Amino acid sequence: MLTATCNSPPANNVNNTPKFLIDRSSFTFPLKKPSSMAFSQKKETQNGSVNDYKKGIKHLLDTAPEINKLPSEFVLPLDTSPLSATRTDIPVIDLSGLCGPPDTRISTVKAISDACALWGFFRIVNHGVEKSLMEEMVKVAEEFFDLNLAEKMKYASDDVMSPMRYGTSLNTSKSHALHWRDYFRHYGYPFEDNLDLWPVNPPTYRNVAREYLEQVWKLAMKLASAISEGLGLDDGYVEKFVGEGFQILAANYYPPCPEPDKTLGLAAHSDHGALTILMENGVEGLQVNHNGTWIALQHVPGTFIVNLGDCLEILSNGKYKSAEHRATVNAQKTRISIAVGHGPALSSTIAPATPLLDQTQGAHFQPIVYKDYIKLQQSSTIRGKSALLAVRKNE
Ligand SMILES: O=C(O)CCC(=O)C(=O)O
Repeated sequence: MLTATCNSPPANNVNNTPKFLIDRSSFTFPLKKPSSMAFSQKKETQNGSVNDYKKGIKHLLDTAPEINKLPSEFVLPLDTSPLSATRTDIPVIDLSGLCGPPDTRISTVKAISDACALWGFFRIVNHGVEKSLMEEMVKVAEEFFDLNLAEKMKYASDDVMSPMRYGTSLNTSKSHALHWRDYFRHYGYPFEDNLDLWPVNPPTYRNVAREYLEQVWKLAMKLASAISEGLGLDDGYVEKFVGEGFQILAANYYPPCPEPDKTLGLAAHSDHGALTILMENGVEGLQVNHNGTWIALQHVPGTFIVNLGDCLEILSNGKYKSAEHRATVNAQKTRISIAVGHGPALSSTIAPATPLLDQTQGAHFQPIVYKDYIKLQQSSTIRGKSALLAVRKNE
C-alpha cells in the first residue's frame, strides 16, 4: 500500500515510481477499450442546424455562441433557485495536527470524527500537497476540455464502468434531464494498470495527473488512518479497506450558463466510494445539504474539500454520513472541479465493520459487492441517496 507518513514531503519528481506493496490479485478492473456513445440527444435549432447535446456544453457554446436562453432540455424542476443558498463554510481541519504531539493528534482525530458524523464534509488545510501541483492539475484538465471535439470524443462512452470516459451532463447511460456539465473520468491508483488509458493530450497530462494522484492517494491514506482511529477500529482498518481498492479522478467543467438559476451542473447526490478529495479552480459552485438545508461553500485557495461516500456510511454502520451535494453554475465564469474518489476493491463486499456492530445493535445495511453498488448508483437517473436507501435495512 502506498501509505503516507507524517514525514513524507510532497514528491516533486514525476518519475519517482511508487512502490506497489498491495496484493492486487483480487482486482477485477474492467479494462475495456473506450466505446463510442450508443445514443445521442439531438435537437434541431431554429436556423435548421442540429445540436447534439452528447458532444458537450462546451461544444454547444463554441458552435452557437449566440445562445442567451437555456435550452429547455436543461431546465430542471427546482423548487427554488439553487443560487439562493446561504453561503457559509464547513468545518476546517488543520491536518498537520495528525503529525503533532499526542494531544494534538487526538484532538485532530476527534475534529475529523465529529465532522464525519455531523457533516460528512470538511475542509483541510496544511495537507502537504503543494499548491503549484494543484494548480498544474487544474491547468491540464482545462487544456483537455479545450481540445478539439474529435480528440475528446475518442474517449466518449456510455459505459459507466469505462476506465476512461468523456461525457456531459450526468454520468449515466440513460436518457435524463440534462445538466450543465462536461466531464472526464479515469481510474488513478493503481497506476500501472490504468496509466495507459489516460488522455494522451495535452502531452503533459499523464505526468501531472500521476504526480497529483500519487499525492492525493497518500493524503487519502492519512485520512483513512485517522478515520479508523475516530471510529475506534484497529489501526489500519479503514486504510486497508481503501488501500486495497482504487482511485478515480473526475474532472468537471461547468461553462458560463445563460440562466444559471434554472439548472444545475450536477444534481444532488452522495458519492458511492469511501473518501473524495476535491479542489476547484477558484470559482465557487459546490453546495452541501446539511440537515435539509443547502449551503454554498466558499472558495478557499490551496485547500481541499473532503467528503465521505456511501461506503464509509455503510462501514461505520451509519455513525458517519455521506452528505448529499450538488454543483451550481454561474453566468460569468467557467468553473472546474477535480474530484478524486477512493473506494474499496471493486470485488469486495461492503458491509458494516463487525467491531462496530455491538455498539449499534446489529447491521443497518445489507452487504453488497462494491461493483454492483456502483452500477446501482451510476445507472440511476434518480440521484440523491437512493442507492444507499436501497441497501439500508427496513427496521
Ligand atoms: O463540482 C463539484 O464541486 C462537485 C463534483 C462532484 O460532486 C462529483 O464529481 O461527484
